[in-house]
Amino acid sequence: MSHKILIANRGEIALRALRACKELNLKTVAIYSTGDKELKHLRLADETVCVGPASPLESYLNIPAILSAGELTGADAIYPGYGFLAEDADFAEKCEASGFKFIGPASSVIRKMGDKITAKNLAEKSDIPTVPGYTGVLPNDEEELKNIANSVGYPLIIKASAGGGGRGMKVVNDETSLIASIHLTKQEAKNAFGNDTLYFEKFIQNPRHIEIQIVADGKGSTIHLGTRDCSMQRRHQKIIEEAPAEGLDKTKLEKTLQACLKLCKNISYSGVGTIEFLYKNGQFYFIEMNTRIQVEHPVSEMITGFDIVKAQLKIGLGMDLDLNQDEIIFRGHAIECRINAEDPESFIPSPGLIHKMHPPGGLGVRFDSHIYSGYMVPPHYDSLLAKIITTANTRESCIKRMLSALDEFFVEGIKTNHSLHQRLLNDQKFCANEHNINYLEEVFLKK
Ligand code: MV4
Repeated sequence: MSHKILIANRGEIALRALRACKELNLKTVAIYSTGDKELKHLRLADETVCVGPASPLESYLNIPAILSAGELTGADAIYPGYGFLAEDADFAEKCEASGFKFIGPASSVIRKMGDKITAKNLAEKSDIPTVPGYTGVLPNDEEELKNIANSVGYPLIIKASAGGGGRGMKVVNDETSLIASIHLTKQEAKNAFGNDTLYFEKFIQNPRHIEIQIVADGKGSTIHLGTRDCSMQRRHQKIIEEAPAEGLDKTKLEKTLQACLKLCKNISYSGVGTIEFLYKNGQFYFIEMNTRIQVEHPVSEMITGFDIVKAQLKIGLGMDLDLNQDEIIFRGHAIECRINAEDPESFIPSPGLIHKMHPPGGLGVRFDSHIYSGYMVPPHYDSLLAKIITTANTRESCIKRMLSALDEFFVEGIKTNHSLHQRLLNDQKFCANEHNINYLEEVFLKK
């Protein structure tokens, strides 16, 4: 029996998914918007369906149009990728209700993890270390609020339970701005998410951002693919990621990995997922769980040889995977540089015609990208053009290999952040692995 997968995404991840489908002999349906007719994966898909105009709301976020495309083509399953509808519990529910398999965890699990207080409580129940704070119902009384804040301690961070990924947060340094900050965050949360539930956490200053990749087959087997360090970021957009995260406390790491597997078992997780942490002074602090494939998944693939997207498809379709932690062998180091169509200094997006481009290659170089000479980068979407991933025995040799790959790579016609990567890979703090989530914005870019 041959399955047909509708790929509900665009760009590099749609191409990545299409390649995995081909390896599994799955038929593919590629959807696209009128602004995306030149996408590379459309030429490789078995069928293509235009789901609407270039505006994301009318195409890649248009649930009825996507479900119609699935019905029209007789697709069995929908692959969401990242962004767009990937963590929309209502979409997952509607896929199932319309008779499509949603390639991801159950909609109820997506919903739970989308609520950050629920997610944090679930993490704690599985012995995952969390940030000290307050997740109870907040009183209206100002004195009571101040008492709760005092018990958490300053500086603290107010977070919206419906937020995540950097949206709906405010740092409070002392009591003088507490009440105003609560009101402001509440209003912002109500406007952005239609849910004004807040919680408090102690604010962790200058931590690293570490995440753990898990894979659960939905039949009781759960494995991890180790850690990634995603600390090099600007405005919650990661720029460089690597695997494994180096220099972590071994004992704490082993405990945290086991607790992550426990969480997956406790919630009967099915699919791939990422558990995100802040890491400071040898301590892990859970912040959230992502129930989707992530942009940076290739670095985990490169150090394990495990195909995460293929696993997602097999799990989602109910195929046997035989996950076994013993068979995951970690080898070497991998780094990913995200090449964006943007000015390397102002970060202003730079869509337009790529009149010429040349991908990097050679031993230990992977190039995940949908771009080609003659491709017109549309202005309507995320500026990610390509991911260059290098793999080598050590972090140091991996950085060298990346510098060499960057030297080979060129794009003509539009601006990219290529030169920012070259500067970062030569940076003393980055090379010494001494950066943190604030380094790029607060130190490097201010030099
Ligand atoms: C924090 C924090 C410091 N202390 N929580 C931002 C995104 C969301 N996932 C959680 N975030 C943060 N939560 C406490 N208690 C700092 C951040 C944060 C951050 C985290 C990961 C990666 C980049 C970040 C950039 C700014 C702030």
